[in-house]
Amino acid sequence: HVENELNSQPECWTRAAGLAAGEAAKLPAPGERVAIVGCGTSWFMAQAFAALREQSGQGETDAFAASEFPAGRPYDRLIALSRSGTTTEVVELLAAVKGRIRTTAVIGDPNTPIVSAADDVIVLDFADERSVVQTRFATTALTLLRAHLGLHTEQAVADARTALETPLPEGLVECGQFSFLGRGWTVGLANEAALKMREASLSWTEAYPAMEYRHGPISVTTAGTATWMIGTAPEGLAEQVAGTGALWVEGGLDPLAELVRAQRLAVAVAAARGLDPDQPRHLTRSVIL
Ligand code: F1P
Repeated sequence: HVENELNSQPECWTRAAGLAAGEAAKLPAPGERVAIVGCGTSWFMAQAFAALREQSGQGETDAFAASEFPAGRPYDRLIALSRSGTTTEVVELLAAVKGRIRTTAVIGDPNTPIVSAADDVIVLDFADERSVVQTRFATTALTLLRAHLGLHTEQAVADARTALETPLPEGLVECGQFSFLGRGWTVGLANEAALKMREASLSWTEAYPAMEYRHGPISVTTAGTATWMIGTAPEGLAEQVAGTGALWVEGGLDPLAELVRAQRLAVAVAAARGLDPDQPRHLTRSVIL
């Protein structure tokens, strides 16, 4: 499933961007103090949104893993991302803040417990998925939120098509270890790229804010490892990493389209290692306690 689902991202993103105006009343207005939560992939998309909203000057925005939400902290709105709508930490958090913080759930399946737990619900059923490993639901939800901030998404759609059509850089699939780097909103995307590699291909992967990579992680970088910058690298970093013998990857596409390339890498590495990317070890489609 995952390969078909990741291939449909350009169409899903276009549809989500078209929904933004109609769903605006369920999403924060400029100036609101916002928390955004999720688990796994959904948490990483939350990180990306929080950085994007702050960067666009629309108000204080904090991202949390749903299990780590600081109880009692005042927010005007809490956005919960959950493809399944059943993830325990998310459903319990919405119930805990009910009546105190206005909540919006962005979900893939409308017939789930989260619907009664949240004040407002946005259903992206056209981007729901059958696979355990999330690809298009997460990026489609982020595209809706990007469009809500007034950011253009057409280039991302065009770049996602390029990402799906262009061969992966030579030598990448053969690497034994992968590090993804980001800056600002792309730190969340780097985290998500690393999670895809873990889930779909059982690879050893890490993710860091780009400048942090120089503060220790670079010590284990060597030939046979790949370091992939999602977005624009800080000056000098590419040369420093290349000096270790590692493969340096930095595409010029929209960062969300770079994530699509990383999803493709996860599937390609799984295939090269004889693994089924639809059967991640010890993981279920929705984690319920
Ligand atoms: C969250 C999540 C996914 C992960 C796997 C298990 O799901 O942790 O990120 O890839 O599918 O569930 P959800 O709350 O977004 O449904």
